[in-house]
Amino acid sequence: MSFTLILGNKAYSSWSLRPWIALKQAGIPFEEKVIPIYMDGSEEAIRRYSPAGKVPILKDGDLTVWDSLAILEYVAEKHPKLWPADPKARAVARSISAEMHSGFVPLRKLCTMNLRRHYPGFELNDEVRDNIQRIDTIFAETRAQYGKNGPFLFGEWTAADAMYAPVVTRFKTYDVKLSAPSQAYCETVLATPGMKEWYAAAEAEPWTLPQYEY
Ligand SMILES: N[C@@H](CCC(=O)N[C@@H](CS)C(=O)NCC(=O)O)C(=O)O
Repeated sequence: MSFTLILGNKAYSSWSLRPWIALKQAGIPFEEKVIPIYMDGSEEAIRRYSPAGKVPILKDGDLTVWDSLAILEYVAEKHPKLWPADPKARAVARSISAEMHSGFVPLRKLCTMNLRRHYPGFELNDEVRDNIQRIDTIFAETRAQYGKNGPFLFGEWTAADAMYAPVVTRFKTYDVKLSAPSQAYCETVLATPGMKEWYAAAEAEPWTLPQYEY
């Protein structure tokens, strides 16, 4: 039985990007269905797949898994390479993924994901700058300590890269300046075939949501 991902708009749905890019970059096959969010009928359409009423959702036969991090954990049970092999590196990967999942609210609120826009000179506030500083440190320290065997946070592509992929797009959209190692990491992620495919699909989408446009 193959996986099916139910996703929101590719231009805006940061949570949807995580499992999609995780599987795509890891070469794990899946089918997908996009449901445009925050429009007439969106809620009913999403609830047909999950009573939680949020995307992303993973279907695996009669199993439904909702929430981006839960999806990554479920897929990793069948594809363990989604997390680093070393237990200590794996614990760090899970820690930074959880930190992303439950944190950085000021950044997520002010700098909503929008792949079709570029806002040079966008005015940030102190809380957002603190979030950016912390993420910059995470990228630079993780790359330095665990990233010797490849270009990603833990060398090879892992779920941790997928968890941070939406924030990488935010840094591009809002023209955020990072330290050199973090900037290089972001450019690597943006240059992956998966990210290019997701950006192209976002560009081609017909829906525009005013609440995500500045
Ligand atoms: N914690 C959830 C959050 C999911 C979430 O908030 N998804 C948004 C789209 S990015 C959504 O489904 N919004 C539709 C709605 O609330 O009606 C996850 O990680 O999957």
